[in-house]
Amino acid sequence: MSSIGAANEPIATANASPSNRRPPPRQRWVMPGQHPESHRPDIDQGPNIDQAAALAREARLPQIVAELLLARGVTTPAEAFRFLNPEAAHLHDPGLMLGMSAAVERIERAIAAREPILLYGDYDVDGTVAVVLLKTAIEMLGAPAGLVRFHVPHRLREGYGMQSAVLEQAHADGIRLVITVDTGMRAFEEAETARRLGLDLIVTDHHLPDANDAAPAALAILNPNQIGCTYPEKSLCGAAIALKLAQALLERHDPARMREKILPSFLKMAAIATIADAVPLRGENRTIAALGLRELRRPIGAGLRALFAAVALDPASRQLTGFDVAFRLAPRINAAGRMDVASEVVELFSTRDPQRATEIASKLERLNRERREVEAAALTTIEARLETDAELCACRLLLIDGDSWHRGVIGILAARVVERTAKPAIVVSIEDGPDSAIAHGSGRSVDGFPLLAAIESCADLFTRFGGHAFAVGFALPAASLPELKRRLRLYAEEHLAAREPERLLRIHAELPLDRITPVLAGWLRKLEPLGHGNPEPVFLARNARLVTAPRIMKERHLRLELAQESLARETASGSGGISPRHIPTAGGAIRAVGWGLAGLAAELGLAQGSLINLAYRIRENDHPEYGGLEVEIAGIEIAQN
Ligand SMILES: [Mn+2]
Repeated sequence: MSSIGAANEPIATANASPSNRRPPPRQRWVMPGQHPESHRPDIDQGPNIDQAAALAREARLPQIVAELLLARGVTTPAEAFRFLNPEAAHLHDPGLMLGMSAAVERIERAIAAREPILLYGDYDVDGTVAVVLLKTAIEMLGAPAGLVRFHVPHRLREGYGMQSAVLEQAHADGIRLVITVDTGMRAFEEAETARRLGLDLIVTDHHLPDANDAAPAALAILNPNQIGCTYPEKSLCGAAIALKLAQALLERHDPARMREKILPSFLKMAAIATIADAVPLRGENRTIAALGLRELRRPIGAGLRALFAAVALDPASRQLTGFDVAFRLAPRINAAGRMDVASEVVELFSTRDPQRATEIASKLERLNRERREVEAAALTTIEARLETDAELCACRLLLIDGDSWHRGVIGILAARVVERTAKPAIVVSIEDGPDSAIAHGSGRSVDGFPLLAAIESCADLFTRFGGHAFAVGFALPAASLPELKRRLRLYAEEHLAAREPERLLRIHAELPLDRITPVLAGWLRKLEPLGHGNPEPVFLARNARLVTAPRIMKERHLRLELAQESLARETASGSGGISPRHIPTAGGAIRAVGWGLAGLAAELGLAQGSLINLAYRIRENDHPEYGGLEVEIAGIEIAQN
């Protein structure tokens, strides 16, 4: 099943670019139970409708909700209840994490002896929030102001990870204990430096150990992914691990106060980091995100309040969603590390001074605007090159380089190129180095093409590289760039030869339009917070009829009035040739909005009476006049009947 349609990333709608001449990549619909690499639904395992029916009956859920829960790995009524009703009791005991008691004991000793402590963080939301949580917890335990210091690396000058020079300076400044957050799992050399200097090191990190499962030499390591750790939740973000450590420290001190007062306020921050760091929102991550978002409704600290004001969000009037955090709050917090230094983020969330908080929040707002401008300017250059450079466009993997593109945005640029072309893309910025020019690259990939493997095949060219399967970063001498391009082209030709660039749209369940009701919308709200690992459901309605001609809004957007037609085709045996009878359903039409899809309507020749298959998401429009349930179009194809 395929058609051309809207990008499936919400960000693409938010930042829709002006239409250009290049046709959008083909959209392919992946049906529930179908493997994305398979083009034959018949050989895939379809959704288990019987199992969903049983779960629906036993857990008293609508069938469609049971189908969605099954797709999230929820199989029993008890699990379903837990998923739909997150509560603090679902949080795991921090003591289950390997290394916890050693870490707690050492930190308590440092507080008692007034030993200066250094928190070594990272420059993104996860890394800065982790610093805030641990700093707050240790100070609550009686550490006097100034005892807990922190270092958040400068993205451009230092890059990701620990640096021995920082440890040496810390030692000279009288630090005796270093605690990493969101980093350190592969800091073997730096751990040696710490040992040599006589610094005690506690590593708290969620990143995977290296291929040999080696661990740096540290006093304690908190990482559910390290060998021997049986902690049940393996995909916590860095800030959530800091939360578990804070929880363990404070529970020994005053368990009642911890549970009733402190934990709820810590969960707010941990929820923001959990959503921003794109860990799957299931299991304990879902508990953290759901409880934290709920807590954000209540009166909050100066920093969060200032940040909400800066982005015009009022959590008291409307329950915050995962979307609000991922697309409104997180980009502002990340802008600090992308465009400048992230240490002010720590100050924003630690200060009690509303005026200082407002100052920092407006600075983040300004940096985020700057980030957008820098990104837009580079994107215009990239778009122009994609329009005119035929040789580049013929490549299956795009490597686009430019002089001195801002390194804080090259990863975002690569993601934008993937959105527009449906090809794996690497954006490279060439800068003057101390001796010769250096090329810094950041890449993003498409389903089914692990970009890290492609990069690893060129490992000898890099001075530094790393990342996840679908997002990589690297640096190399600019002189080696032609060789990198040559090898990546060969690699892509070999590994992507059989693939046509296409955007996959995952359909999560079939839902005829006449089954969209306020009650169902209420159930679907219980799936919040949505995000990675718990995506907003995309439904498929077959045979929807346009009851009026399509309407174009602002020359770009599409609006349809649709009615569901039921098809009477329950013929016992294959009686080909009988045309199905169309039975118009009772009830009114539903409004469907397609952002940026005006061109699609023309291309498909949509007119009043057209019969279409519609991929859609359910929306609640709170407009006073047009309010009510409507659907947002994710894709359209002409129904074959
Ligand atoms: Mn992280």
